[in-house]
Amino acid sequence: MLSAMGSHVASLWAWLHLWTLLLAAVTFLFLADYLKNQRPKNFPPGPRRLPFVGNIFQLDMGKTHIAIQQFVKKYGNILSLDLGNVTSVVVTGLPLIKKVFTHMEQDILKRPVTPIQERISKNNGVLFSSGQTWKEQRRFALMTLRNFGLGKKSLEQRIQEEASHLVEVIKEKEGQPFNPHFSINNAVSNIICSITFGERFEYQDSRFQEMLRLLDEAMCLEASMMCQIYNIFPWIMKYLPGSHQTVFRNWEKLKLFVSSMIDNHRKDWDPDDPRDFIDAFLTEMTKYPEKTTSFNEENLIWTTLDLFLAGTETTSTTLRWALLYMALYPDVQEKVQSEIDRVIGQMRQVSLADRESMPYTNAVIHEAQRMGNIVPFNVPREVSKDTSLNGFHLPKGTILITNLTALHSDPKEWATPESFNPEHFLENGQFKKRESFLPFSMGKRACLGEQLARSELFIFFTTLLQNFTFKPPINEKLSLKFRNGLTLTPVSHRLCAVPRL
Ligand code: HEM
Ligand SMILES: *[C@@H]1O[C@H](CO)[C@@H](O)[C@H](O)[C@H]1NC(C)=O
Ligand SMILES: CC(=O)N[C@H]1CO[C@H](CO)[C@@H](O)[C@@H]1O
Repeated sequence: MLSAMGSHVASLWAWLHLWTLLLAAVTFLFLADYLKNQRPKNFPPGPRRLPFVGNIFQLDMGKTHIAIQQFVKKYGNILSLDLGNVTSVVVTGLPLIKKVFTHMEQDILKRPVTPIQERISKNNGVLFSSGQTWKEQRRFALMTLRNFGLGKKSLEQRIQEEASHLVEVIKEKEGQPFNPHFSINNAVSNIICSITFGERFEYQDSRFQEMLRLLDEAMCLEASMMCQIYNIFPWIMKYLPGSHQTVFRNWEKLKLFVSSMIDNHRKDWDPDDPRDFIDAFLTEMTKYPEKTTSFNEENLIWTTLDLFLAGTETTSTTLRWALLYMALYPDVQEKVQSEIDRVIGQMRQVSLADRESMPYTNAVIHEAQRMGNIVPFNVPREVSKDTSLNGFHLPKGTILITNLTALHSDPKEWATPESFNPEHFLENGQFKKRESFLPFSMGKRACLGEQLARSELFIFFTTLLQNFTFKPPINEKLSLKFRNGLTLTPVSHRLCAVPRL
């Protein structure tokens, strides 16, 4: 009897004990979370954060744009937001953004490493790396891009040839509705592929089309809620199924693809006659056998992959926006075509030199970039040492986001911010540059493919409009809705490309 009671008491004790422990643990976690996220003095103001997840549910996941607009009204042009357990500061408006990329530049050259990125590429490559690796890889990528761009077969000619291939496959549709997504993607990608891999891929090449699909899917899913949650609780999410696992799998497959290209290069590599980026990198690797630099196997794979991804998705998405706007604004399209007929005609190919004499077409491409606004919050930077901005203290480790959406739709800068209007880039019939147009960002870490992208956009867009008139399919309504991902892309749609002759 007594012993029975004794064991009851003991189990009651054990039970209570367990609860106390659990309670203590939870209290501790909340306290730790609270202490860790104490704002330092003079930190930019911002909305209250939730424990663990910060402001993640208040942030834009496609719908809550408006909620955050009120944040700017309430807290001003420098406001703080917590994305999960990392503190970030969002900067709005041209004067401040310029200040950030000039006066503060030296202290914000780093990229933040999210747990997702850490798992995918670590500190390799050029897009998400920092420090010595970034410096070396960026310098080398720029130099090599220049060498192969202005090399044997000029880059311009390569883009012209690719534009002709694209015209051919679109002609096959005979004006019937089709989804232009992956043929445009393939055409654009072939330009960077000819620099990195030394070859282009046929639009029917199913292996390459699969790579483009994996890339598109990975970029889209990286903005998903599962991936955001992975960034907060990587040690749990690692074991759970979800879209983050698809992202990891896709990157593994993309890496394998690049590795196999590299293996092929090694077979017939001639250090005295580099054919492309991979060859040039292999040569660079032999110069530093002691491994004192970042020219190693991992960076060979990642810098190549970074150029491939940054050079594919962005430019082709911009082109898709531009064609969509043409289908929706037939009067604008007509004006572009009459400029093409006047300056180039139907008989010869579009060349870069034509851009000078085609202010309207140039303005339309810029306006498509402004409205498309495909990298809405720029690519984030990290503050690398304690610093201050307009009197606010920004401690080391803060993530800095520049709001390009706000810049590209600022009513103080644009006559009709919400509507497609090429006049934004025209003055007395001449092309006018605009300071508050920063789709490629600015400063030492700005887009390194800007020149390439601008050449591609001009030649592809102008050649397509030389050959076709783009129209919405009969009985289908085209939408300007976008799909959220690492870039903002138009939702899946079909167009009719009616031949002009
Ligand atoms: C319309 C097309 C494009 C847009 C809108 C665009 C936009 C951007 C933006 C906003 C950044 C971040 C800059 C920053 O952190 O301040 C960036 C970086 C980068 N872009 Fe582009 N880009 C485009 C095309 C290209 C192309 C064709 C290439 C191919 C070479 C490319 C390669 C890169 C690379 C390698 C970086 C990383 C630079 C670094 O971190 O140092 N981009 N781009
Ligand atoms: C960025 O600017 C846009 C346009 O003003 C606004 O709607 C959005 O809420 C801003 N986002 C952030 C995070 O500040
Ligand atoms: C009407 C037509 O075919 N126009 C042009 C289409 O594009 C090629 C170049 O890719 C030009 O040579 C044609 O003149």
